[in-house]
Amino acid sequence: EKKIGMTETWLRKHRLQFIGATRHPMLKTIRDGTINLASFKTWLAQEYLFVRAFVPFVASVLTKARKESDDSDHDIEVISRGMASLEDEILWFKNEADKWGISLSNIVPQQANTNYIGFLENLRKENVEYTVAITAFWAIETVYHESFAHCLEEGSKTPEELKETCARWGNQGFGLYCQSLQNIVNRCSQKASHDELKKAELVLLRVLELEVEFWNMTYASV
Ligand code: HMH
Repeated sequence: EKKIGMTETWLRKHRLQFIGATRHPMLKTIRDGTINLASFKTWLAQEYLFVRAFVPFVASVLTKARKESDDSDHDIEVISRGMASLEDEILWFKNEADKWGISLSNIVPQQANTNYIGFLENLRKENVEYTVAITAFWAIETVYHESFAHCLEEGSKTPEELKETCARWGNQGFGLYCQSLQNIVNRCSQKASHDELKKAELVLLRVLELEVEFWNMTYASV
């Protein structure tokens, strides 16, 4: 019999918050095809700033893995894959921005984005344990995977020009990568102190809030 992991326990306990982040009304407008393109453009521009701040965060997780993981070869492999795909993502954003006629050079971060980026900066600090940082990383990637996979499910009316965006995070390969991150969190959790686990759970909850606020920000930009 397989023991359930800490991540599953957390997701059961915080089911409503998870649904709130992955089934936001903004995502519903993508799914039903009523999305306002001004919202989409705001999202794209703010995402570009977010992802650029996400790269040094992921690099810090990599450093923590090297120092603290009990299976660092494996973890470094998984996290590096994430780093590589972020590099690709930044190029993709530039292309996509061109396509939609958005200039990426003068974007001002909105408050929700500033808050999220500040949260990532705090997690980069040396006193933040690997378990806590990798939990945030897993949560951030998983919320996007779940959100966008849902937009591609049968019966969705996602506009053709947004399908590629949804597929970036909603594809099965990205899902497997999220699963690898989840396995790392579960493994780390087994050895973590009570205090660390508490911090990791709070970080997960904060990610879910920040994701909702990020969607609220784009939704309100109409
Ligand atoms: C706001 N959350 C946000 N942006 C992203 N690119 C991801 C999660 C996943 O990488």
